[in-house]
Amino acid sequence: MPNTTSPVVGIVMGSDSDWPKIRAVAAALDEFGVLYETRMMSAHRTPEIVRQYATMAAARGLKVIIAAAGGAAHLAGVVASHTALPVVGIPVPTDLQGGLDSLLSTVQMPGDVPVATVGLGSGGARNAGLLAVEILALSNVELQEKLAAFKHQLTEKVQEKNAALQKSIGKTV
Ligand code: RP5
Repeated sequence: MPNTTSPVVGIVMGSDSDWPKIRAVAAALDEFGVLYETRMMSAHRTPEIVRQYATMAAARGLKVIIAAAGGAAHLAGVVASHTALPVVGIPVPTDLQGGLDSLLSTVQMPGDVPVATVGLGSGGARNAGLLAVEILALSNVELQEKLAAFKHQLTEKVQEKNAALQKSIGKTV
């Protein structure tokens, strides 16, 4: 992140098989110059490593944890149970109805243990990164300015596409 030299976002994933499906999260953080670390750990296969990581995260300087898992996707919830940092959950697509299992097991947390769950697919992974940026921007003016510019660019892009669409269908904007 601007003005930091160590990671402020931790990206954890349940398996190396998750990475190709969620790498858009890292791209989003890169766009804003936010420093992050990536770790593979599993709520089921390495529960003690998950506990230690989540317990120490705030003391190590992390501000947000993004957790991705598929299937019986308990990683984000278990991480959230061990830290008061904001946790963003990415449900990883699976063969079961596109990842409905991942989505429900990530989003359906009991009260008292929030996980901010994004959607399935690369759009969801990108949104996880952007949500982390927005959280960090609450206390970082440089990120606030970058987000304002980002929103402005979104408007311009849509207006350009709208103009092209109107032209292609023979109407004026
Ligand atoms: C989950 O099980 C992982 O997050 C992954 O999405 C899924 C399958 O893992 P592998 O068997 O490919 O390692 O814990």
